[in-house]
Amino acid sequence: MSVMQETDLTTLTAAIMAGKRKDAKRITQEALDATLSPQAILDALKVGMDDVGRRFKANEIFVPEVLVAARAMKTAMELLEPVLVASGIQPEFKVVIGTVEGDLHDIGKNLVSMMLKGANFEVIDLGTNVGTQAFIDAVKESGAQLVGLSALLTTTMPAMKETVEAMREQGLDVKVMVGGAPITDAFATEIGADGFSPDAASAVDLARELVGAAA
Ligand code: B1M
Repeated sequence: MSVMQETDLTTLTAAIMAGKRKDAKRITQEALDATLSPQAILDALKVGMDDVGRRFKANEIFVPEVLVAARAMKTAMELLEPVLVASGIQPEFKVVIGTVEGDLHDIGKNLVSMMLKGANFEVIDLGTNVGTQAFIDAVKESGAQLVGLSALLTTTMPAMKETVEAMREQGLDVKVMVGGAPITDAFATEIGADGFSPDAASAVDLARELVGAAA
């Protein structure tokens, strides 16, 4: 059997795009065994997730396909992460994310989290029903550059506003992005958020833009 080359990593990208978890795991292990560069392996995974994001945005695929792709990405990352850490390649940006106080919806927020992880952000996911102070504490503890707030209920939109206002009052040096079914661009502007995105793929583009990361 021939030793794996970096050019063979297109098969890893394809496995992510197709959401093939076992293939993604096997190819990642083969690439590590062949001592391919961890950065090249990570790049191949990211290209796959970027394509998934693009097709999701274009309504060519839907939530279930994104979830299986994200699961394949997660499986590959479990093998790759220790090698990345050992070689000093770590996510450049951190994001604190959560669903605001009073709101228990997390399917969309989880999707955003997974896509951000796929784009090599370190994600500190606080879960649901997250109070303002918990967001503030997490930003201070982690030094995150970005906060993502999700809300699915019209009744919890005021909690999103309060959280943004409190972070501004405390002078936290952090960008804030918001999303969720009832949220609009106009609402984001009104409450002083730095950006709104309508779906998980756009959330990755917005996150990159807000932290000044190259796409
Ligand atoms: Co609820 N619920 N729910 N619910 N629920 C809605 C939101 C509702 C629209 C249904 C309806 O009446 N038609 C309605 C809200 C009405 C309103 O506010 N105007 C509603 C209600 C009323 C309620 C309860 C009050 C019902 C009750 O108990 N009487 C209750 C509230 C509980 C609470 O939160 N305190 C409740 C409970 C629940 C369940 C627990 C049963 C369950 C949640 C399970 C879970 O999340 N673990 C649930 C569900 C599943 C829904 C619907 C059916 C689906 C939501 C969903 O997951 N969509 C929803 C109706 C609907 O939307 N069709 C509904 C799929 C998901 C992928 O999309 O979350 O929009 P979404 O996320 C998208 C984008 O919005 C965006 O990206 C995601 C992916 O593209 N996005 C972000 C989301 N967050 C983002 C953050 C970003 C960027 C983008 O940056 C940070």
